[in-house]
Amino acid sequence: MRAFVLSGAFAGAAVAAANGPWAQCGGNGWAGESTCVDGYTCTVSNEWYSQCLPGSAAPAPAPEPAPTTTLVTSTKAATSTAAAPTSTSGKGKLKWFGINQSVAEFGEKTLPGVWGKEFYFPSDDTIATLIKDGYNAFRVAFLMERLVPDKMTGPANAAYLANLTHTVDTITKGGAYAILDSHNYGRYYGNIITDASEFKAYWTTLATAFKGNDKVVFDTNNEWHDVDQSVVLSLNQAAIDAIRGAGATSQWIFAEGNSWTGAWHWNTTNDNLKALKDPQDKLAYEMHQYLDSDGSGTSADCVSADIGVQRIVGATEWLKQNGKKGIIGEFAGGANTQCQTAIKGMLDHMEANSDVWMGAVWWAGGPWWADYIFSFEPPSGTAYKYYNSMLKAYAP
Ligand SMILES: *[C@@H]1O[C@H](CO)[C@@H](O)[C@H](O)[C@H]1NC(C)=O
Ligand SMILES: *[C@@H]1O[C@H](CO)[C@@H](O)[C@H](O)[C@H]1NC(C)=O
Ligand SMILES: CC(=O)N[C@H]1CO[C@H](CO)[C@@H](O)[C@@H]1O
Repeated sequence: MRAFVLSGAFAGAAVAAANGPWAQCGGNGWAGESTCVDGYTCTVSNEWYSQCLPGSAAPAPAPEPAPTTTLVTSTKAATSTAAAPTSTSGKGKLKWFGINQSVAEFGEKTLPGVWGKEFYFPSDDTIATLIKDGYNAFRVAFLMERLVPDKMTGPANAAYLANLTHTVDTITKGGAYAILDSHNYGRYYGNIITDASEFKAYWTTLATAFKGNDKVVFDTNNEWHDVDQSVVLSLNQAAIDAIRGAGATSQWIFAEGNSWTGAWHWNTTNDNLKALKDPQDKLAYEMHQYLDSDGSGTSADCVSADIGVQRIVGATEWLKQNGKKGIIGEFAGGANTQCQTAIKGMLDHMEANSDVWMGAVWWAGGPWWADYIFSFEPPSGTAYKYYNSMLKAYAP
């Protein structure tokens, strides 16, 4: 039986060979080959996932050569229509700077959906390319219903968790941060989540799987909207309590707010969230900000050349007044000079206020974005081509 299964799994291959670089080699329910090719060692990530990593402890990839030289001379900068930034003096001001990775949450109308049809996972090559470009933060979107399918208090789906863990490990072994984004808008199977103890159970499951990885960041939920403001507060607190209670004490937590977590109205809409308490004091408020007229990120046009700063100054003040930290977890603009100026203005403002702003993450990369106006998928995504030379100057 075992031989039959193996010959099926390796149909077409001459031998049932050891796993190649980065392949899965173990984890609960894993029936495949457990050895790795020469130079790689099967290394446990968590109980669901072991992976073939270089040597016995995977080193981070070699650092990129001096960024100023790259910016001025790279052919990417030359082919891009975006002007190279004039200085990189901001280097290191932001702790996190990177790209959302969006595809595992696709097909949300079809649950659980089929891998390769409704949803997929980010590309390892893309992550490697973007890390080489200097980015150090990847917000990985996925769905709660796929990770914990039956009820929020139930166990994780091993296959989806293994695939998510693979993406997370690819990011963090490369030296970058993986922001775990339950892309659910405060809903589970379309129903607004209200029960803090159920939400806490979900978070205990998720945090337990990743508590051993310091470079994971826990993002409470993507873009709450039309949820009672007191529920947004209590569920965020439940997530924080669950994460710390699970033993994940070293990681950062990003709390999102109501009304799609917009920075432009944060100081009025989400003022009550200043009451959140994290015993580890590693909490940042994750806001999103798009620069089109309705702030939805559906148009390639930006309202004005200084709309970026205009839309976040109120949040900057709020963070300062309340002694809090913030991150822009989604931002984007079209490939045009007005948006480019507006985005540069916003990021420069964040660097100038890096006592409260800790980072920013572009929306979005992912292998299924095709010709999307904001696609940051190398090598040919619209925004990657236009914005990479400018954005990477903000990477730490
Ligand atoms: C996980 O990824 C593998 C390919 O690596 C795929 O065959 C499988 O269907 C995926 N499962 C889920 C639930 O994502
Ligand atoms: C909120 O921020 C805006 C700027 O975006 C500012 O005009 C307004 O006075 C602030 N409101 C409060 C309550 O701080
Ligand atoms: C695919 C996806 O989740 N897109 C979201 C990106 O962010 C905007 C605005 O914050 C949301 O409205 C989209 O749904």
